[in-house]
Amino acid sequence: AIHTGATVWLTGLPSAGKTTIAYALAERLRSEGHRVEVLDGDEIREFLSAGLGFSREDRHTNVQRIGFVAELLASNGVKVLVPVIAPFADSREAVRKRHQTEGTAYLEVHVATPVEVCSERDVKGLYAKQAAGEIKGLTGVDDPYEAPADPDLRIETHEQGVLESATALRALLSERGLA
Ligand code: GGZ
Repeated sequence: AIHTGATVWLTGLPSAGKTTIAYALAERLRSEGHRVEVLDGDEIREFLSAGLGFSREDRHTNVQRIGFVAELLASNGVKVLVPVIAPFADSREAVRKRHQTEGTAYLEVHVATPVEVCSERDVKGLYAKQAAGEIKGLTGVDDPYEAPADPDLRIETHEQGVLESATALRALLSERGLA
């Protein structure tokens, strides 16, 4: 339904393709008349999470803040797409629980690009910086990434293109009666 809100969290490694897929889906949903918001990790970190770093605690706080805002929007009929790493299973579970408590739809999507492919793409040059010793604590390299055990959808971006991935996500929303 056009006014059914939902949060779709796209979790995965840096350069996995989370943001690209989210914006492709956003465009498609908007063209169909849905209200859509994308809560992008690096944008959020400039405003809502300004001052937070990449320790386990800060990442958890970041994810809880984003989850809180996502739920507010989703409970008001917005399709909220969240391309944010969210490396820790317990942080993601807390966000899921909050949605459950409020009776708001929540879907977890694992953008499951292998780290070798991500570091090859290296959109922001983070893997190169880590390799050069300029940064430490890069998710999937020298910082943990706890892959979802049972996501609503797993997207293998090394096997399909952005549009195919967005189409798979669009189909999932239909299946669940959300769009
Ligand atoms: C992971 C990092 C790191 C480290 C900076 N580890 O693609 P980007 O580069 O510009 O946006 C990414 C953003 C990740 O923030 P999230 O809010 O998605 O992460 S989390 O859920 O863990 O809070 C990435 C950049 O920050 N970045 N250093 N060490 N990503």
